[in-house]
Amino acid sequence: MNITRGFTGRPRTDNAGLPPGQYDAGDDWPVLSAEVTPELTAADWSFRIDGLVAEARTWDREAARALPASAYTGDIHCVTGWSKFGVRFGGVSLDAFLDLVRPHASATHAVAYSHTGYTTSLPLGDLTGGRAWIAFEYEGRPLPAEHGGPARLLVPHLYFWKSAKWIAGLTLLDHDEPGFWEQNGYHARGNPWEEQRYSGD
Ligand SMILES: Nc1nc2c(c(=O)[nH]1)N[C@H]1C(S)=C(S)[C@@H](COP(=O)(O)O)O[C@H]1N2
Ligand SMILES: [Mo]
Repeated sequence: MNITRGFTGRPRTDNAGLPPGQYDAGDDWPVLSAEVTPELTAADWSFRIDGLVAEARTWDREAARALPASAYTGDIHCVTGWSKFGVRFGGVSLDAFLDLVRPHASATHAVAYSHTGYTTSLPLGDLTGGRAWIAFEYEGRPLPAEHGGPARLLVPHLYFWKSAKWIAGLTLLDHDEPGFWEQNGYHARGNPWEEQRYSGD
């Protein structure tokens, strides 16, 4: 007898647990890049936070990795429709970086920018509270270059275009300044549970 299955009348092989309009990509991890994968070594990588902060700072790889390690295990959702369940990233919580630069009370948004020039904009509140990371590892191994290695931004509760690969920095602002996809019609916040795909959603 299968009592739990009778509860919804459907087996658990459907898209239960996925945001609306998403499908499970399974073991596939598509590469989606607007630019060519840069030749960026761990030694060349750096991460900076500036703008509306008490003290702008830049970390190299060693300084960033000296901050407390923090991992994410959960799902990721691309606006093109694929989601991945239960993936594991290792890195450092963005809270650890933000605590050191001390954002001004007037800071409400951030532009994340990559070493390649890619940009994406986010409400600052989506980058705090243990919900965003600088990720160096995927499933216990260095993040592959095509997926943003040596380091990418990881904001898994928003559509994945917000998770800038080859992350170079954040500039904190008192207004929303649309990034690459946001200028091309995508949503300012991008919450997959509310299907905030395009700017009118
Ligand atoms: N620098 C950079 N970061 C990026 C992108 C990009 O084109 N360039 N694409 C975004 C989009 S649309 C998605 S879905 C994810 C894809 O990450 P992946 O290639 O590791 O799957 O990266 C996001 N971050
Ligand atoms: Mo995407």
